[in-house]
Amino acid sequence: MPTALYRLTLAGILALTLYTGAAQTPAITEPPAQRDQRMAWWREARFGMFIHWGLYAIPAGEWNGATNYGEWIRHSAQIPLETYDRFVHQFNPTAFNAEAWVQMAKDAGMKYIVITSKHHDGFCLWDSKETDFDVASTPFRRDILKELADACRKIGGVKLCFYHSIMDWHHPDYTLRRGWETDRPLAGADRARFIIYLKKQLKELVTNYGDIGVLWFDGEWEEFWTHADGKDLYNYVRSLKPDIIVNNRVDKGRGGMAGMTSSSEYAGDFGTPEQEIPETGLPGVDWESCMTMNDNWGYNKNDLHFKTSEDLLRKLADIASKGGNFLLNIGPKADGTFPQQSIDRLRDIGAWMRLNGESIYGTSASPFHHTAWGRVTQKNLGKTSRLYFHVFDWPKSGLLEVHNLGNTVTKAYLLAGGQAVPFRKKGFSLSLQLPSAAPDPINTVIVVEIKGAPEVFHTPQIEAYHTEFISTMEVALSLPGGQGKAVLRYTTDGTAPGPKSSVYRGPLI
Ligand code: FHN
Repeated sequence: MPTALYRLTLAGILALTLYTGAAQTPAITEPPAQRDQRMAWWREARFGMFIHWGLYAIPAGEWNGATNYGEWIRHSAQIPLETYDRFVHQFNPTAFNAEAWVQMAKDAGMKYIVITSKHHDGFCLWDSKETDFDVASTPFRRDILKELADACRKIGGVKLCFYHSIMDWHHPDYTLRRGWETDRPLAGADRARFIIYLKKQLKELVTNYGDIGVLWFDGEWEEFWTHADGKDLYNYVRSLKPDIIVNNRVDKGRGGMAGMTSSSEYAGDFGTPEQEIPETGLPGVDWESCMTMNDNWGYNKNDLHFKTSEDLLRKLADIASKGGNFLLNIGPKADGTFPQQSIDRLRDIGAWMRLNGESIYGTSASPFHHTAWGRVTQKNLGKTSRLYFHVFDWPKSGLLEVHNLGNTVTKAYLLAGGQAVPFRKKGFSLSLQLPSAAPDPINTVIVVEIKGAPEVFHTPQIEAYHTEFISTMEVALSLPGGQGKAVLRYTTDGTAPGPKSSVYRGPLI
């Protein structure tokens, strides 16, 4: 029997519209419009500064000759509590200048700061009424979080947020001990009392330091913490400050370092991928990738493995092109200054953001599934939209081509400087005539203004289980990224499909 190979001709006639997936439903019910209003500043911000600072900056990653520690040093180097507590008497960051920190964040284009009010070691960077294991007990004495709050208010444009660890290696009522800890008996430990302590401290943080934007919880993964605790704590902090935003590490729904919430029954307003960027965006889902500049969150004087400014800038564009926020970390030194390598990178990023910030702030995910030359972000302006083409790889031909774009293009220009970019639109294909050399070799942004919301057409994929068949074969059609409201039409006689061709309703023989 001769084998016959039938050629299936398909053209996806498809108007892909962005749909809103299930937002991460908080523990408490909230009308979508109210949630959108609460999340608005954070979605607009897109870019923030993470700060991991505390007693661990004193050993600076070094202990008993080993040099690869970070903020986990008490655990990783198995430092007994009374030894670690001695750092309290050494903490004296006399070079700390809150206004300089806030100004550096602002100059880098960052719209919020998330600083460790308390990391896993339990040390508090503010003057807490609930414990003496805090900055008031150090030679420095000053309330660091208060000075940062005052600086944010004075400088403006940067919201103060707190990272707060649920896991606590210091408080006796945290009813878990590190396996190696033999010097800290559990006798008398009272779990309920710890949760009261946790809530009292959070009340101090949320009510005494001004307009706090986000509570960034962490350390939720140990069995000490339960889903019921997570929902309760989410509701508690929202009751203290209804417009506060809370990450998904308040509860137990985070899926590991990929960071997304596994199901809407878990509390938390945004997903928290850590040291990674999701493969694609997730329409309608709020998420933020947090990353270190080198390999440590806390200061490690020997860790010189810093990401380049180019890498960080392209990560910023990649994350924004998938609809996420970028939380980039600084690990300040024990004297209160930022490492010079971090200052240098903040300066480079700020220079780019001053010219191109519009292509990041308030943008949403690319309407294209993949653009080999770079990334795309978009902004809907009502009757028109702006597509921001972040060009990493400048075409040698000087011609940048984009296919499958259904919209009328009204204008194209370089975002930095506004120089017009000649273009030609033929059918769904757009050709941009670029300058011979990339104005910014790291990421040159071209603005393409279009009528209406983006309409991007995708060629469906034909999935067949065999490449050869005798009499019949089943074939399925699919669209990259899902079919949504798409209508697929096809022909099987080799002619080009058109608006009157058969509508695809499922696998066909
Ligand atoms: O254990 C922490 C770690 O020290 C750091 O704070 C990161 C930053 O998100 N979070 C945890 C590790 O996933």
